[in-house]
Amino acid sequence: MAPRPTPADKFSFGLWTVGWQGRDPFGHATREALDPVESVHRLAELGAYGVTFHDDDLVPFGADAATRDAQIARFRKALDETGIVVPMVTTDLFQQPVFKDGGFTSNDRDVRRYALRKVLRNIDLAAELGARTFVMWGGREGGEYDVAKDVQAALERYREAVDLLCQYVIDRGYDLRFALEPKPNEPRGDILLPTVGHAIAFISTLAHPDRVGVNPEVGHEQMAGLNFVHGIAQALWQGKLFHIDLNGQRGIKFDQDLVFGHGDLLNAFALVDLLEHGGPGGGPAYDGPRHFDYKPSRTEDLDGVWASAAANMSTYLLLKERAAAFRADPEVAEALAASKVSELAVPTLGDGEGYTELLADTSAFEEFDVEATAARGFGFVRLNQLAVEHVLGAR
Ligand SMILES: [Mn+2]
Repeated sequence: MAPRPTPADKFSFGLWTVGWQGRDPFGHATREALDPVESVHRLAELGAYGVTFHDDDLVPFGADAATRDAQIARFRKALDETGIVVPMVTTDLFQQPVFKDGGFTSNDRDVRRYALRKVLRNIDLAAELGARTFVMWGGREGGEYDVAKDVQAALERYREAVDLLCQYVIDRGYDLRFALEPKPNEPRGDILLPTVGHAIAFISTLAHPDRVGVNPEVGHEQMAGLNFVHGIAQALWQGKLFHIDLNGQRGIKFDQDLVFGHGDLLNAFALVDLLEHGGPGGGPAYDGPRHFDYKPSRTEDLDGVWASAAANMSTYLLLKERAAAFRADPEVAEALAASKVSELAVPTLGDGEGYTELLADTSAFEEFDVEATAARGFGFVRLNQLAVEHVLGAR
């Protein structure tokens, strides 16, 4: 039996996820549009605690002020009725034709100024709704032709934009942090800040680096053939995991946005184990929203949409149970010790030791038994098989 989610699990969904109508580059929509108000109610019934949205998911692009105010008021009423919160808001600088060459990094300066104005307005709304994280996915920030984009200038403009937005949030006194969402490609041939590592390196150049972290998405890293768990571990290690997008992806291909766990299940298990038990004291390493950024497959009808939304949460909770069982298993503890997993936490140098002491330590080199050590196996396969058996419910 799959466990039932509750708001304490902190599951959140983008309005654009369940609201996706199945339109893709090769086919028309297969489902009707969902009213955001209905999505809030349905997600609350399923046990979610939060909803997120791009500005244009909630209020149609170009709507007049009266329409905008009315739509926000309806949405707020649904939040009040259900207790659903808005932990994160994000910006849409990719759908409208004006952003075809990007928002913050368009070659056209007027587009860049317009993009900043659009985002500043969206930040006011995010703060008004109590969001703590503002995600920026630069899906159109990039290009197809190397000669058509000065990448160094584009990064300079990207930095200029993020610095301005940080200054605005600081001056307004908003309790809001930014999270950059990396993706290697799609819709652009190549997107700027393509991986978690690129984004973290970029953040170190900002005027307010403490205000900016990352929002990694499972499928986005896996599209580049990268190990998502490694990316998340580095983001945690650098204090940069401000938000997370959970979904599923099967290898290096287009962005599938499958249900969480419906791609690389073992990597999803290791991810949940890391998020839930990877902290310094063996507790949660991440306490933010468990946010699903998936798309209900185009083959599904509306019943299938809600079933897939529930599937994300039950898969997460099942993996959380399996990870707890894995951690509690004495045989796993023994295998972890045999594999010296915790020995990696021991500093390579002793207390107060420097290279002088290391050079004087004959046991480290002159007397070190290279052959005997090289001959010893680490037992990683046995350890991984124990994980597989726990995932499969055989233990
Ligand atoms: Mn995606």
